[in-house]
Amino acid sequence: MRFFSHTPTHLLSALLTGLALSASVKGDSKPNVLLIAIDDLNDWIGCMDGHPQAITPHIDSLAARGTLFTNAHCQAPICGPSRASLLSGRYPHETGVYNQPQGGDALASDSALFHGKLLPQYFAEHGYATFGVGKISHGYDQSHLFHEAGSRGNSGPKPDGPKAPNDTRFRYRPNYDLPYTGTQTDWGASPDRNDQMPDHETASWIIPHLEKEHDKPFFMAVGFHRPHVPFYAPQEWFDLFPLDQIVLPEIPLDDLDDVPEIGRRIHELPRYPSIDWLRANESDELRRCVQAYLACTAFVDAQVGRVLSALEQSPHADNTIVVLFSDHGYHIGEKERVSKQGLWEESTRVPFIVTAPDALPAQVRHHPVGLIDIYPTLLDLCGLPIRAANSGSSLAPLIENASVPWRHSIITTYAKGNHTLRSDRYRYIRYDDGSEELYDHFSDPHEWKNLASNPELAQTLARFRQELPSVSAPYHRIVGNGPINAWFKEHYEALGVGDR
Ligand SMILES: [Ca+2]
Ligand SMILES: [Ca+2]
Repeated sequence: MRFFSHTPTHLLSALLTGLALSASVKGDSKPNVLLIAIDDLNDWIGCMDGHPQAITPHIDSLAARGTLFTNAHCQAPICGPSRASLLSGRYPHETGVYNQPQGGDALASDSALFHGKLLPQYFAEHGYATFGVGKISHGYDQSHLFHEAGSRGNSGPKPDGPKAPNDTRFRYRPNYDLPYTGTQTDWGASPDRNDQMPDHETASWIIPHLEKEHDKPFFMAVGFHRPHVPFYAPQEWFDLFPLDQIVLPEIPLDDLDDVPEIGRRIHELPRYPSIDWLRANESDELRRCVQAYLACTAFVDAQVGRVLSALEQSPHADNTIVVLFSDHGYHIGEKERVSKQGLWEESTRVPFIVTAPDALPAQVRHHPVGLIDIYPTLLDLCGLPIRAANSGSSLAPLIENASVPWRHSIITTYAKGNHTLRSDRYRYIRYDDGSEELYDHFSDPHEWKNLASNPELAQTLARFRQELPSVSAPYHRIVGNGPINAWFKEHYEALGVGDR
């Protein structure tokens, strides 16, 4: 199956640019797949220019070899539902998986929701050998997803013993102004060595599988935990970002003044540190937080580099599709929060890179795409049968031709009935109570000025309203034991919107 072979024009241009198409696919064998998932990575990577000090040479190098989607968005701004969506090919409003699932086997428990096999299982069904290690799903048992599964890993070892109150290397138990402590928000230089980090073990597990010959085409999924909290990484990564040189994000003092009440309330839980703390823009605390996120990102980039280097030196280098993505973004102070779980750009926008053996290198696409597109894209690129249940679209035509007709906007959903739609120019948000936000990225890339009440944009608003889903699936078993779900039940009901 040769993805680009039906396009003589593109084939010609590829040959003219010196792309070695003949080296890409061996005979009729199907291409392999290497899926690299990163947890909570926003656009603070070199090729996306989200922070001027980001150091991510390996991810940048991957982008230079493939197609970088600069306007890519998660379908849910939190781990579990985002991963359930991309692995099932279904939107959260179709499945009702809006928050962290409660565990169990996703297919056995929820096959009706997901309409059949999850992504790796579909590949297994069509002749692939499947391997998975690290964080791939969240809330569901992932051991059944692959023929061979390594450890899911975790956030890594915690620093030994309590630190002295004046030890500023770590920030234990920040000044929450809300009683939420479910995710430890801490940062600092720990552990001592890279090989003490579970992400290092994750890379080490997959590398020998990449290096050896396989009887079948393979589907390998590698999931890294960093830069998910706690922001721990060895000292060498912090040394790359001297504290006194850290560039802080801009945080206008009045940014939330034009956000609807429900917008502020639905987001109020996960912002973790106190508003006063965040507003002290020059404080060492925020500076250390930014430093630690950059350090963790540089660390995880190095682990990505180890995996990609193994692939490049393997027999599979020219016959493997690589997809790298983050499950959602992250605010580091913007909109008064250090967290995910928002419907704004920092929460929804993700790094998303696809390299295909026959595609041109160093391509950039600004079209609105989503992680929902991963499943149909990989089936298309590998020549597997189309799966009717997939709600996303194959990116293959868009990789091939930037002028192909494309969707107007991509949707992200946080809790039932709260949606945001992102087009090439605008972000539209509609909450469950009907409140709206509208931002023009051409003039306002930070989403500071809500234009939803601007009469000149009535037609723009009308178009977005038409693109909202007409129905939303009921909540699916979201009230689990975790603190986030408990909070959800208590506080979201208190908002008086939606039903359960
Ligand atoms: Ca995540
Ligand atoms: Ca604002």
